[in-house]
Amino acid sequence: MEFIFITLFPELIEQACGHSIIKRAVDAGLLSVYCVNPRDFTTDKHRTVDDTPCGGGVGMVLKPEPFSAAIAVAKKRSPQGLIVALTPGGKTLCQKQVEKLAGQGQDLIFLCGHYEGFDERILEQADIKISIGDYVLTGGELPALVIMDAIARFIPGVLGKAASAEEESFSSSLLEYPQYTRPIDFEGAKVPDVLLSGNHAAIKRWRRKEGIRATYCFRPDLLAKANLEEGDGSLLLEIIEELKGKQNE
Ligand code: 4FL
Repeated sequence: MEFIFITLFPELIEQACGHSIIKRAVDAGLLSVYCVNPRDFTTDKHRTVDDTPCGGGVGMVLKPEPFSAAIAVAKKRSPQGLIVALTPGGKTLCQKQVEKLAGQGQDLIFLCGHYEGFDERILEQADIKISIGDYVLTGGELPALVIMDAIARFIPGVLGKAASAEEESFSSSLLEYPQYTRPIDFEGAKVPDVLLSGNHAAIKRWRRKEGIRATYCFRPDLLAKANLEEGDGSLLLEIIEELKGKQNE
């Protein structure tokens, strides 16, 4: 799978891909990263990529010609590539969408804007528009890297065997249970006894319960659409009783 970034700041992408798991995946040929810089397609002396907004107002708008030329190059390299525009006006990214894009295995062509917005005629060339959340950034590079990172985890071989099973965590729509490692006593804060008990059934139950507790306390919105199992209802009732007890302390 190839990720093509249409960006005025290719160094940002190259730097981000030069570490850890993504670097290893690139070196192993499991995925590839390619940048196209719209500035290389400008024809004026100052290599201008933006201009003032038609109709007036503050700020600048990214000119269509350099971006259109960059899209043409990206499309020539990957005719089947899906053009993804990063914009606060896009659909908010979620794990389901990540899994869908990963499953399609289609190359992705990320359209990254900077400072101000794209000319609408460039946005019209995008197959999909994605936002990574309701906030404004200085550019689309970080959102594009976020999407690539989330997809890369699903490409076979990118994660170790042990880690890939962990995929279930978000798919079940529950938050992770708390994890501990040694020391057993860290500055007076102890690892829960059950995790040291060797009782696998008890540990499994505790983890499920704590995953439900974390979700109930911090992301109740996730609980509504979680893949709950037999027995989860009584764990939740226990949690609610415990929380009531704490309130009355
Ligand atoms: C893109 C923010 C996607 C959130 C500025 C330029 C953005 C963004 N998701 N802000 N692009």
